Amino acid sequence: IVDFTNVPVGSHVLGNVGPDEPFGGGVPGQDFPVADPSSTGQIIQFRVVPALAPDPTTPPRYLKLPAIPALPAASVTRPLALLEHMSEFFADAPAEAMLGTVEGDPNTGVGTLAHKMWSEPVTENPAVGATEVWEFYNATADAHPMHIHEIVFEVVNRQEIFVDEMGMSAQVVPGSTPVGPEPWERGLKDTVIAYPGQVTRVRATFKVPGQFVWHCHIVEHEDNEMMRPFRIGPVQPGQPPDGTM
Ligand SMILES: [Cu+2]
Repeated sequence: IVDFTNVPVGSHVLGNVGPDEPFGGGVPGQDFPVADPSSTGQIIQFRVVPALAPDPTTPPRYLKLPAIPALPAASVTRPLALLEHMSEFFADAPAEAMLGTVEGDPNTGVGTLAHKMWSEPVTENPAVGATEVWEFYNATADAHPMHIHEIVFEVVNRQEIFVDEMGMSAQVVPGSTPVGPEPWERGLKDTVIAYPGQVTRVRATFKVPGQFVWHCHIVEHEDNEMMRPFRIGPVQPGQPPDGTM
């Protein structure tokens, strides 16, 4: 809901204050230079015109929204890996962003990160009706907007992690404090930014049986191996069996 009440009549430009390079978190203009305001810094122009009729909508600050019921406690915590495959030919050049699994629990020790290709069998298979915490361990240098199909989730928290130099293992920094969701992340979400050097935790109830996907929402990443199938419940008739998607 966008409130245009006090916006002057005229043309306005929705700007992009992200960087002209992969986003890794931080404050625009402070941690990185903002996008070029004459080109990449412009997203869309919109025009505010004089009101043609009385506006009956309720300004956002007066809205009384129903409370969001809390999700049940999770029965499964699923550590997942966000990975970068480096080029074999060029120094310091990422060739591919990938998703994968984690062996071991990085909350209590070192977890080993293993990439999985799109075509490999499903590794995330919540039971129908199960509530799970999914942990995105970001071992890459960039932030990734992680999207899970079919469900909505709560952002639980984020926490600092150690990643080894090769990006093959991760561990939650012992003694570090989890940081709760940002003010704009308090509702139910379907996408969350997983920052580099952190684990980002979300909680969801998986109600509808079927086969879906989870992926980074940067198109160059999702189309370059940063997408994986997952399944809720057993294989359904007509679904691609494991390993043939
Ligand atoms: Cu990404």
